[in-house]
Amino acid sequence: MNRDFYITTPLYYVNGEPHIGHAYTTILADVLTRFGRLMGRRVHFLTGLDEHGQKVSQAAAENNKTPQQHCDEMAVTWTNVWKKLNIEPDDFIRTTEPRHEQVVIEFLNRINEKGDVYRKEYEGWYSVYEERYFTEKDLIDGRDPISGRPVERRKETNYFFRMSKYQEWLIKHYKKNQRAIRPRSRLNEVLGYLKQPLGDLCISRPRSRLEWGIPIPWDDDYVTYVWFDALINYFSATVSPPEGKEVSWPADLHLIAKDILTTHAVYWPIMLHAAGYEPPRQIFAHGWWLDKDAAKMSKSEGNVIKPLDLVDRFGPDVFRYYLMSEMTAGMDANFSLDSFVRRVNSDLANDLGNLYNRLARLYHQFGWAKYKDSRPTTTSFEEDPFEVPGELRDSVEFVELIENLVDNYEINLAIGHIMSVVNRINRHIERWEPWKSARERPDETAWAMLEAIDYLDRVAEMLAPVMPEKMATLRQWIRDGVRMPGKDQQLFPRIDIRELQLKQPESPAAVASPPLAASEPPEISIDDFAALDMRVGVIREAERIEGTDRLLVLKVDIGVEIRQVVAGIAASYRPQELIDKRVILLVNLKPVRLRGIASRGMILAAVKEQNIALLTVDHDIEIGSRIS
Ligand code: ME8
Repeated sequence: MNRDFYITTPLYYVNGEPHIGHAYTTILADVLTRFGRLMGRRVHFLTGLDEHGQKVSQAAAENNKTPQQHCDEMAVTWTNVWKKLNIEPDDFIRTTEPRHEQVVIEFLNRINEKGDVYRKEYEGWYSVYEERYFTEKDLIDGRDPISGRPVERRKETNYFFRMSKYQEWLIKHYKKNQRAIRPRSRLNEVLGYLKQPLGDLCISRPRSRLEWGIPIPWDDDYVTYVWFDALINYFSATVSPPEGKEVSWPADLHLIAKDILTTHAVYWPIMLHAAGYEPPRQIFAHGWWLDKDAAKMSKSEGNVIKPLDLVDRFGPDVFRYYLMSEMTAGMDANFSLDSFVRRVNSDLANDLGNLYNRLARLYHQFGWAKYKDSRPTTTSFEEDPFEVPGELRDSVEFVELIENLVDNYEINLAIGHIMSVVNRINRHIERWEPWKSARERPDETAWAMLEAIDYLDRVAEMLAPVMPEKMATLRQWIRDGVRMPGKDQQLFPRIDIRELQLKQPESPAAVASPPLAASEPPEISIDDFAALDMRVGVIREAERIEGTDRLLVLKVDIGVEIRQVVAGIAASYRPQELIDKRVILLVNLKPVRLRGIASRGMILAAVKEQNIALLTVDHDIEIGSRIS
């Protein structure tokens, strides 16, 4: 538990400014770092910039700058964005720093002296964009298979690294260390790739066509291939970490997205092994952020930046929360303003923010501060007033549960689990109606609500890695006597999507079918109404449907049977928060199939633009009770 944990992000190219994808990986690293520390680990977090190579040198030329000037300016831009996002790395490495260049030179000398480097004339298809050669069979329609851009035939003499020599070693390594690449599907992808014979890696570029790189130490006519240089950063940062920081090789975790899996999972471990160093312990490759047309969001795709503008308007924490809760480990995620607004309004403004406001208001109204000293050490109620999960009451268990999820990179589930505590407390306050019971059973009510405040503090502690600023404020307010925030001091103000004036044409997420808001409904008789068989049900299971971000498949218990229903409510509800929710089900609706899944019945909900609120009953009543 207490040993150092060394975590890295990719070194981003400085040919452009950071966008949502870079922000995601770096925030994820920051969140894992903060969680790790919360769990008592000593974590070292490295990020930085990849400053050599053709892309950067071209970007500098386009801006009429020398490459170094360009890099220095971009480094300021990038670090400022990270600061703005509350990202606090322990080390920020730039590949143009002497501390890095020196290590690259030593590294090259080591493998060269070992006989793992040779000189050869090579002819192949070169992609300027990807800065690399492709073989004839790599090409797709005669173009660069990665970027789809044109390639040109080039012939040059270069230095090659004997990567093929270590192919068997690498396969064995991954067969033995199956958790070295996560998620598992990516391990399989790498093992599949390794079934083909591995070529050797061209590690130099003639200076005549590219000046901007680290010189090959034994031949001044060449500079080092940018990837060979950049990967070594993870190691060089351990050789000379910043003052007061300590870290040792190997890295425990390289965070990357799936686009750079081969360089990290194949080239890099082999480079290390050849030089006599240990491979990294684990690589986690997450999915991509896609825009609403499912295109990868990046600088080169030209559809970028807007998401980061949200940080200027709404602050870093809600943005961090959004990114961390919307992406499922290893899968792609869709960015949309609608989903951002929905997420912030429903989880943060409604659930978390309101819970605090409510408790603070009641706390002062009924003077609960004076009950603090008389609180029993164990709850004396015949029932747990909040039905808080056992693991939260025993906070060790709760922490372990969250820790497990986080260790599996299931940050969204961890957040969902923490938020489900908020929802339970909200629900039970509604049921308890402390504003009434405070008059009849003042002591018990006060103690129960003090307990709720404790749980909320615990929730804030667990969410602090995701929202460091906001959760520090919340906890401070609790310590300051459950301070009532002023009107303009709300922790999570609601966002009005119209204010964003960037409304997207995306269809509003409505309940499956038929549409609830028909234009002008006809008048009906009581008999027409009586034809609707509506029952109280309880949701027992809820799951997302793959390939849609609107639909959930629910198992609803209506007493006499369990109905499967497909509902278009995923935009407002996460599956786990639906469990145990009481809902109203229209049971005599003709069965339909949605996305191939049978749906029998329809859950009732109020729908206002993008906001969906499920209908429920006001107090406990038997499951299956009829609505009339
Ligand atoms: O590849 N969704 O740098 P890069 C999710 N310099 N993550 C994304 C993303 C998206 N749409 N777009 C980018 C390089 N990323 C090399 C790395 S490492 C020694 C050298 C994130 O600026 C994600 O982490 O193209 C991806 O792997 C990385 O940015 C690529 O950054």
